[in-house]
Amino acid sequence: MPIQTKEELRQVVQETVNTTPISDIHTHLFTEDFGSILLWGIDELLTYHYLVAETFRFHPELSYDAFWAMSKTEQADLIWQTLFLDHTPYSEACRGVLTVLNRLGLDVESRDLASYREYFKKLTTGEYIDKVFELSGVTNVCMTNDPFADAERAVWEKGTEADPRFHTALRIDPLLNQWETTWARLKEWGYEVEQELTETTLKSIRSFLKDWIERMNPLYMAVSLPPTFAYPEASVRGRLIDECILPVAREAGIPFAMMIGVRKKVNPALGDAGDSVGKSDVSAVENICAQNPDNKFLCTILSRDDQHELTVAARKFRNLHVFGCWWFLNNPSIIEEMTRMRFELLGASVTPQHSDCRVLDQLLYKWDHSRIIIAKVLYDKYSDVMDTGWKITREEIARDCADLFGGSFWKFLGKPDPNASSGAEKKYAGSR
Ligand code: RAT
Ligand code: ZN
Repeated sequence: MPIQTKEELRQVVQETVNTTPISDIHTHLFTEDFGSILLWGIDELLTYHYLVAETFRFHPELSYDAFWAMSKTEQADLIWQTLFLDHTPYSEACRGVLTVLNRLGLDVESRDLASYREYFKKLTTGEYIDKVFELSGVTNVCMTNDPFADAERAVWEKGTEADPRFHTALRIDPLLNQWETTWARLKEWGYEVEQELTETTLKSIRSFLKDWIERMNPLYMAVSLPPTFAYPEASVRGRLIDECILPVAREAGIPFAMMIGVRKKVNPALGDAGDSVGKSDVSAVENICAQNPDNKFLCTILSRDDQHELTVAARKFRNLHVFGCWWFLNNPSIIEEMTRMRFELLGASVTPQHSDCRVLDQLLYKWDHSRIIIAKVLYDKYSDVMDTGWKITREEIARDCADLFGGSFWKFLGKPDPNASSGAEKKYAGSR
């Protein structure tokens, strides 16, 4: 039975968006097996690097060294005092903390940091993972797995038990962005490489990638790239992409995910918060897609200025799948304009959002906040269609939402959607 009125449409869209299970295709979360590499709890939420950057703006007197010398609890205390008590916490990252507390049923009005800390002390990691997945409506996430991160590599080498809620992604930034130092690490790990890209070196790099693909079974291989990323390019990176990444990705049947536009360490004293953004050249994305039609590419781009061009590029190349409102774009005003434009140009053949969570609890706010916007934009689009006399059914809305919250991504990968097998919508606790 088609939807009859705009009021009914609004309700159905809202309900469907709120109950469609989510595959979150890019996060920095980990399974319980990774121990302290998986961040969760109030002090991790408060010391999220987005909030660290905001705090320094209000403390011209505070030296970076003094801040980094503080314990995590002291840093969290300072951030709470500065951003939540001395000012009103309406920045998106601050609001996120409040949404999390609220969704956990904690008393936001009390502003009682000590009681929030008490709440988390009583939980175990395993219990809390279950709780957050249940409350957030996210059923599975993709991790960011970096073999160059020592602590993480140690877990992989020891052997880790898979958790079906967590998929892997092989992240290779040091390989493509710092070959001048990375080659020595590969050598140390037993690969026959030298700095010069000889045939033997290239073959060994391919072996390195294949070994990690075998170990991790990743959904994709990913890299973050500077705004100057060009393709094709007669550079070390250009050769590594052409002679190692693309053939290995093709053989493994996985996409190469390009996250373009990061200017690393613009202010190194800020640590993770010290990276910035720059305008990129989207023709590099078009070229790589055009010249490698047998490869698949995922892409997200950091500058707001590049969004329209990237969306148009996706219309030209079906081996390109655009995803997410990345990092500095993950703010309601920008999510809304990007989502509108993408729906208008790409329909449901896009993954409008990923969470980029670094702290487990953030699944609760990043998705709540994005769902509100996606529902709003979807309502407008369906409403325009209804104005022509076209009728829409609940089932069609459910189908579209399933695509937007992961289905399109899984189809692009050519892999079964874990949420499709469960059949009907999954209801989950909590209210919005
Ligand atoms: O959004 C972030 O937290 C950034 O620091 C990065 O991790 C970024 O998302 C990335 O994956 O490089
Ligand atoms: Zn990320």
